[in-house]
Order: sequence, then structure tokens, then C-alpha cells
Amino acid sequence: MVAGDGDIGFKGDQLELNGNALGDAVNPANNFFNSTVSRLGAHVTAKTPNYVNQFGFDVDLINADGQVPNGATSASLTLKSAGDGFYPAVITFATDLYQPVLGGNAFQKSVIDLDGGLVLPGDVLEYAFFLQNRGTTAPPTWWCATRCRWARRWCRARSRC
Ligand SMILES: [Ca+2]
Ligand SMILES: [Ca+2]
Ligand SMILES: [Ca+2]
Repeated sequence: MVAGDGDIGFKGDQLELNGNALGDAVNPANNFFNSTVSRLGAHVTAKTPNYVNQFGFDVDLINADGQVPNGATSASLTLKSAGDGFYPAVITFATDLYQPVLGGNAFQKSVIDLDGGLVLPGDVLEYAFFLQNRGTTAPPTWWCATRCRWARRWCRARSRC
């Protein structure tokens, strides 16, 4: 969030996510636009000059964990004030998408003819599957499906992974 004219001495200004006022250790919920340069609840000090009060210029990166429920398809950001006037300049919003991900070599399949030699009718084949979820959540249920050509007929094998 970047805003101009967000004064530390004037209160009543708020940033809301889904109707809940956001704030942290250096950005009070009723004076969010307070001339800070902050990151995740701490003043950024690697700047010159290193003033705490930026005299109207307000830049904040805040954590809003838990404010958007699972399964949500939208979220609303509201900037409002009952006191301090301010001018929003930049608003960005990012959220993690929790989903299972199979990509690259995260899925591999191999087969061994346990009888050795050529694959012939009546041989026993052993399939091995390697699955690696590189996503951020477990899948509800995964099914592995494979098919093999056998005497000009196709068969399907299916098992729970
Ligand atoms: Ca303010
Ligand atoms: Ca602020
Ligand atoms: Ca102001």
C-alpha cells in the first residue's frame, strides 16, 4: 500500500479487507495511513534519511493471514476515513493458492516383467508409480490409471494412490 498525505497525527483512516480493519504493530487499525514505511509490522530502517515519520508519505506491506477464507473467489479492499484525508497511489494484493501440483518429474511410472525376457501373454508385470505433490495442499483423492496393450486388447488398471 502506498498513499500520500497519510498523516500520523490525524486518525480515523482505515484499510479494510472483507470488512475487517487491517493493522499491525506500527499501523493502528484506526490510523493506518500514518506516514510509515513498514514491512510486516516493523519500520523499515534501511533508508536515508531514516525518519520514522515520512511526513505524509505512507508505504506499508502487511500480513493479512486468515482474512480470506478457503474457497473464496473474491475479496474486497476498502479504504476509508472519518478524519485524515489521504491519497491512495498503489494497492497490491497477493494470496496463496492452495492446490496440489504434479509437474516436471513429480510423476514417474516404471514396469518390470517379473518373469524376465520378453513380455509374453501370462507374464506378471509389476508397475511402480512415483508421485510427488509439489503443491501447497494435499489432494482430496488421487487415482492412478494405466493401461497396457495385451493381445491386441486394451485393459485398464486403476488404483488409489
Ligand atoms: Ca492518518
Ligand atoms: Ca502506515
Ligand atoms: Ca492527511
